[in-house]
Amino acid sequence: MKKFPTHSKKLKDWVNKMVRLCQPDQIVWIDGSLQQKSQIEKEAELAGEIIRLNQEKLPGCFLHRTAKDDVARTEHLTFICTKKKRDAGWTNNWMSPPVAYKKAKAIFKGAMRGRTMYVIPFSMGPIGSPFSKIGVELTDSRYVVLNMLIMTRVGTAVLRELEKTEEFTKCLHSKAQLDINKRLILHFPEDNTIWSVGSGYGGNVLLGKKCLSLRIASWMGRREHWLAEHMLIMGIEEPNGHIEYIAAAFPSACGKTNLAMLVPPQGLKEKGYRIWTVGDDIAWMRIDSDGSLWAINPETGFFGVAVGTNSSTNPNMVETIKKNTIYTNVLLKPDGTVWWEGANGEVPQEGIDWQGKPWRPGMQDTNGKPIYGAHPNARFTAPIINCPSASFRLEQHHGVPISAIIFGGRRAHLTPLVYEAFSWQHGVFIGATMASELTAAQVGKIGQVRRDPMAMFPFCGYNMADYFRHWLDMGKRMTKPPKIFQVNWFRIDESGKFLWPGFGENLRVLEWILNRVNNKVRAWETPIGYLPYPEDIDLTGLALPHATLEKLLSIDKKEWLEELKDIKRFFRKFKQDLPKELWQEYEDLKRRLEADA
Ligand code: GTP
Ligand code: SPV
Ligand code: MN
Repeated sequence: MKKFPTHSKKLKDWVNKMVRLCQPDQIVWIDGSLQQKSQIEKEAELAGEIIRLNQEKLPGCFLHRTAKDDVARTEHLTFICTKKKRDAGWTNNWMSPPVAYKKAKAIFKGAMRGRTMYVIPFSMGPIGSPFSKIGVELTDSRYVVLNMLIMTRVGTAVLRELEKTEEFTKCLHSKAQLDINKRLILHFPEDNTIWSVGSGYGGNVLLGKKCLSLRIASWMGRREHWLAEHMLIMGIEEPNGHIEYIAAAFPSACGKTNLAMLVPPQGLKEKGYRIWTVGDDIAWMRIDSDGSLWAINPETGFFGVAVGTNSSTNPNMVETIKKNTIYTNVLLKPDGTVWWEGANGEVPQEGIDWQGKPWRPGMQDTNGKPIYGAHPNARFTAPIINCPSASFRLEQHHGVPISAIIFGGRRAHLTPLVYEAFSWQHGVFIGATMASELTAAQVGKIGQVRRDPMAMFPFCGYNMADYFRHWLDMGKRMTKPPKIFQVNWFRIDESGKFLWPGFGENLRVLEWILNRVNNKVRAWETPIGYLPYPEDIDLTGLALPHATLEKLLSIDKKEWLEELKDIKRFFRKFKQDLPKELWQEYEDLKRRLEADA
């Protein structure tokens, strides 16, 4: 028997069992040291898994390319495996646990022959915080190890914590053959287990992220009365020095990262606003003894969308990714730096594209479609502490108090720039009926509108009807619940252009939201919720025609009545499981719209 650096029998037994299944040549325990990290970087470089970038211009930075058909989460290969199908609900793919284990075992069997199995003990949330959860990921991918070192708290200190209760999520990953036909992302919430095989793409393989922190954690949160959400967390320092924190749920590639670290536009900066970034993707939220909701970001890094990131859209991110960053599927320039569509500076005249092929601007494929230098879902992995706006409360073990929850989707029409829910229950209805156009972050038809409740459609680890019930219950448990809002940065005009400039300018909308939270501004009561009066949004320094703002804040009742039909179709899919409160909200909205017509 090999000697393992832990006293936990449960952990040792499990690792041994998985070793027998996967048959690696050797086992390496990740201790979190810089020395071990640079050793693994060297090995990954030698094996051609990563390319060391220009260390003068990009110190500590690497490039990785995935397989061509392994560039985004594969939701159709992602399963919730519960004893009862009902507990996964219709929004999830379901497999019974024995069938799922059997199918996956056939692929895992001997998959690590000739490879090293890395054992990564990690903590989601500060090590030792009562709000944190521990996982151990076994993987044969050095890329996974290097990413986990950025995204989570990893190493020996986690093992010591694990040994106290021996409670941890068992996460098994193998690249196997990186074959899309032998790829499965399986969640066993009843066994606190995740098995992922056949992929090397972030959301499929960094198992602390979507798999643990959302799918498994949402299941845990329901039992333990807390919320695991696909939300950014940010602090907005007001001119008087007070910091208000908000959490916002937008679907994948709909602007969480950008909002979380926005730079105030000149007009608002002069007033004294400043932004503090707590998280850009995941929020774990609990009710504290003061009766309000407190949030932590369980991660320590960003896994952000590269395309479109530049000094005008996101200057803080441009700073963040200058060092100790792993770039995935971007263009490699001749000087050993990187580029993507919408990056700073001029378009390079040559380079190596994300598939490793020579690239020049204007190239087309055989169908006449443009060949991009970077994949549209190209990403970077970077430590939060690199970010100039990183909050000083990142290690605070019980997080930050949340004053407002914001839901937002990518809607070309219908949804106004911002509105406020009448109540918590109405806010849950707004979240439950969110919809958004699909993006490059998931394999599927880009642009198609789908319902994406609370931006959790692909991430809720149990029956979504029960999830809505849980949200309603959480509202009842709080004496000071946050106010709930909906925003939409993506409304377009007749020529297809965005009506709202977005990015840093979004702070103007957040200012109105905080003024509502603090009862500093009136609002216009409409059938869908409270809307701002145009003059209550501070546009100082922004050349936005008044008519455009009016358009952004307009409600088309005919469109809304059409929307209601789709909401009804959606709600009906939950059958008798849908909380009746949501049907009540539906009826109330319909009545208000019809009365107003
Ligand atoms: P995930 O990491 O997939 O969860 O995405 P995210 O929600 O963090 O999205 P992100 O901030 O990376 O933005 C995705 C895309 O939306 C980028 O191409 C941005 O340029 C674009 N985007 C972000 N904010 C805005 C905005 O306010 N207006 C417009 N028009 N586009 C935006
Ligand atoms: C998302 O798709 O919402 C992401 C990227 O944040 S991934 O980690 O791949 O899920
Ligand atoms: Mn995300």
